[in-house]
Amino acid sequence: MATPLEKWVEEQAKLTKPDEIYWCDGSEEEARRIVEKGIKQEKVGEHHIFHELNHKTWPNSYWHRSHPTDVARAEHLTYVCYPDKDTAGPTNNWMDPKEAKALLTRLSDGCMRGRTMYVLPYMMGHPDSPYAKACVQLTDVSYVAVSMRIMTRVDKSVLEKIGARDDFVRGLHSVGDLDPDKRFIMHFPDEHLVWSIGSGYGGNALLGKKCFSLRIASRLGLQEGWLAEHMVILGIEDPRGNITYVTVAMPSACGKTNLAMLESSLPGYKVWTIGDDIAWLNIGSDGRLYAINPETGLFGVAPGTSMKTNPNMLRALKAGKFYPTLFTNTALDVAANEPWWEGLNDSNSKNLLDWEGKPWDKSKGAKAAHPNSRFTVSIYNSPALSKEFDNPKGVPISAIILGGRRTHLIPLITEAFNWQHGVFLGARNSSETTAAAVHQVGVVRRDPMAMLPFCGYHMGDYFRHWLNIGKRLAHPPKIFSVNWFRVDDEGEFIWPGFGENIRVLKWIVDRVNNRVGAKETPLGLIPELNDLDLQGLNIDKEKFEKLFEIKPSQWQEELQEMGSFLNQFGKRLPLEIQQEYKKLEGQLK
Ligand code: OXD
Ligand code: MN
Repeated sequence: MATPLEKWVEEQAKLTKPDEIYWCDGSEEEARRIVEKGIKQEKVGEHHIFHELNHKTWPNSYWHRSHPTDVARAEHLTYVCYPDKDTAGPTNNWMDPKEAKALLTRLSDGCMRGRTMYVLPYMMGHPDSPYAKACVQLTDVSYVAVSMRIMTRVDKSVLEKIGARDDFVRGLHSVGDLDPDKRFIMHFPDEHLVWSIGSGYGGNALLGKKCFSLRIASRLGLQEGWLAEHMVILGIEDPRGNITYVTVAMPSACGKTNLAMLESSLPGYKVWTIGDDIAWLNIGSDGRLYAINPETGLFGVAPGTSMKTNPNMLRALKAGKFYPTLFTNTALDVAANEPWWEGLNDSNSKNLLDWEGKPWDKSKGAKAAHPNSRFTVSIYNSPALSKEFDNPKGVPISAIILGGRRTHLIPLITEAFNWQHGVFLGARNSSETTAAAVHQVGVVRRDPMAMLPFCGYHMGDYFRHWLNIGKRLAHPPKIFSVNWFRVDDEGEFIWPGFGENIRVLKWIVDRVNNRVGAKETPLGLIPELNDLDLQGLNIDKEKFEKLFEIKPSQWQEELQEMGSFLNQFGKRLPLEIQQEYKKLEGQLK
């Protein structure tokens, strides 16, 4: 008799009508075969899916160009589907599940004709972890199949794990005809199902990532008592050899990957990477919060990544240990047959193809690499990978750091007074938008816990869930807010950022270990001048004060915007958050 999985695959094949169905085993040999097919046969529009790069300088690397209309997450086409709209809340697009399925069924009828349906069994999380989830994605694109091998644990043993069970996570993906008008990324949290059509871009197509591990997992977390968060996980080793584990939430393209792989500028300090995008946080039997990274790969923004800004990333990209490494929508240096992007090096190569495959003409002012061009590389290629990465239990978290990109108002670092105040810092988090999603770049948007595009249910309930988790923790992490992006009167960044961010992490480590005091302000606790290690930096007392300046007159507009954002959650906004808002408003009068 057919298992629920076999039955499900058969039903999807009946609808999508692929020429063949191929069950992936996750091996390297298989990935090489799929890449080969993408080089020689399969196409996106007019060009082949993969182009082999110079393996002497960039081992096991391939260049991929997506369809030019398909280069970022499509938040306006992303829906969560519950029978009632209220469960989705005011910050999500909502569709009734029946209506959504009728629409998707119509669009998916025959969408895989002439193509192969890849069946990908994979785990999010280490297979021995009690927090891991068994999943299966179907896709008709080799680029997606190979990317999933990098980003998740694709392995045929997952099929045994699923066996006759019906509770595996399902993902159905097809690029369809890439028509933006027929593009939808639909989530059915009650059925653990993601159905995505019309896009091959990572965040829309690698369904284990944002779709399952954040949108659906956040809903599962609410039901099961844990948190699925848009967070980096890292270990900070101090000169005593002690490692303090922290998580950091930041909106897309604010430097999470750089932070996760930071090369410390302070002697004796070292950062160990566990994750650069997603953290699943569970309460351990000792009353501490434990984090696992459900992914195994890094899907980072290429422009700006260099030996100067993120040397560990460059080393990972050139390691070539785990097959393969992909570059998507970067430029191509034709003579060297190497990937290229703005900020990579000072090469004055005239011979570039831009991300659309056209000869690049610098004088026209356009970027050669798309601002959201990406690399996809195994985390096992990272020289700074934590030895705890594969620990099924995860790592105990001492601090949660929340951040955004704000050129004004928000101090370099503030510590919350307590868990409730920390949840408020998260709720009022905001950032200037970037190219990671399709929208206007550079406008301030509220982005609570950096989860605005990823929280799969009503955000008022999400804040309540955070408050409840805090009550259940005997030893809650301290919560901090950071902002590397504050500018001076000339519009120049005051803080040097990148490797120097270790100085802020050091203060956090000192705080959680009760080694230093702090100064109270209306926004929270900030460092005393002498407690933030500024040695060797060009930051005097005046600049330091600028990094922490709070001018009540400048905060009035911010308070108003924050208030109207929070008000949209109506009765579901927890009283505690309202109280924190009132307190802040009172103090900034
Ligand atoms: C990502 C994103 O790709 O947040 O991680 O957009
Ligand atoms: Mn992200």
